[in-house]
Amino acid sequence: MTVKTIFDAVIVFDEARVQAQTQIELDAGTDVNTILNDGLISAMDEVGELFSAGDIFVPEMLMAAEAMKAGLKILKPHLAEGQSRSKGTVIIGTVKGDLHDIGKNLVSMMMEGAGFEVIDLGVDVAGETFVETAAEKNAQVIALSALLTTTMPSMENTIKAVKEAGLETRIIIGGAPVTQVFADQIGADGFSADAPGAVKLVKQLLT
Ligand code: B1M
Repeated sequence: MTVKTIFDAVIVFDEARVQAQTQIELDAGTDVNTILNDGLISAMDEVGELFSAGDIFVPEMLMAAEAMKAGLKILKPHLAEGQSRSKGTVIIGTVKGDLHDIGKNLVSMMMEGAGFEVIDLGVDVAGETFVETAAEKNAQVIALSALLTTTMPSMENTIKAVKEAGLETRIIIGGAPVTQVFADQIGADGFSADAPGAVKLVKQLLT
C-alpha cells in the first residue's frame, strides 16, 4: 500500500504527519481516491475495530477523527469535479442524536465539487430544522447521514416531518449502518453507501 504512511499516521493520531504525507502523496501523483480510501478511510475502519475490541476509547477515536480531518482538508480541492455552479440546492446534516460528521463532510465536499449549492447544518440536527431550512431555501434535496444504529430512527422521523410539512424535497440517506432495505422501509428517495455514490444519486434524482 503506497499510502501506508498516511494510514499509520491516522492510527497514532499524528495530525501534522497526516497532513504532510497527504500532500507528499498528492505531489507524487498518487490517485486521490487511493489516498482517501486506502489511507484515510481504511485507517478509520481500523480505529473502529480497535474501539470495538476495547483497545482504544472515545478520546482516541476523537483524536483519530481530527487526524483524518487534517488529511481531508488537503484533499478537498482535489475532490472537486470542477463543474459549473448551481445545479440545485442540497441541505445536508447528521441526524438528531448523532455527532459523527466525517462521512457527512465528505459527501458535502463532493456535492459542492459537483456543482451543487450545499447548506451544511452540521450534526445532531432535528427534523424540524431540516424542514424549516429546506422550505426557506427552496432546496431540491435533503441528505441525511447517521453512523449509529440508535440514531437511524431519527432519519424516519425527519422523513415524516418533511412529508407532514407538504414539502416535495427529495430525501437521500447514508452512513455505515444504513442499507437500501432500510431506505425503502422509511420511504427515502434514495440510499448510497459512499460519498461519490451520493453525488450520482442526486444527479439521477434531479434529471
Ligand atoms: Co463513533 N461509533 N461513537 N465516534 N465512531 C462508530 C460509528 C462505531 C461503529 C465504532 C465501533 O463500535 N466499532 C460505533 C457505532 C456502533 C453502532 O451504532 N452499531 C460508534 C459508537 C458506539 C460511538 C459512541 C456511542 C461511543 C461512546 O460514547 N461510547 C459515541 C456516540 C456519540 C454520538 O454520536 N452521539 C461515538 C463517538 C465518536 C467520536 C465523537 C469519538 C468520533 C466521531 C468524530 C467525528 O465524526 N467528528 C467517532 C468515530 C471517529 C467513529 C469511527 C471510528 C469512525 C467514523 C468515521 O468517521 N469513519 C466509527 C467506526 C467506523 O465507522 N469504522 C465509529 C470514516 C468516514 C469517512 O466513514 O462516516 O461511514 P463514514 O462515511 C462513509 C459512508 O458511511 C458514507 O460515505 C462515507 C464514505 O464515502 N456516508 C454517506 C456517510 N454519510 C452519508 C450520507 C449519504 C451517503 C453516504 O447520503 C446522505
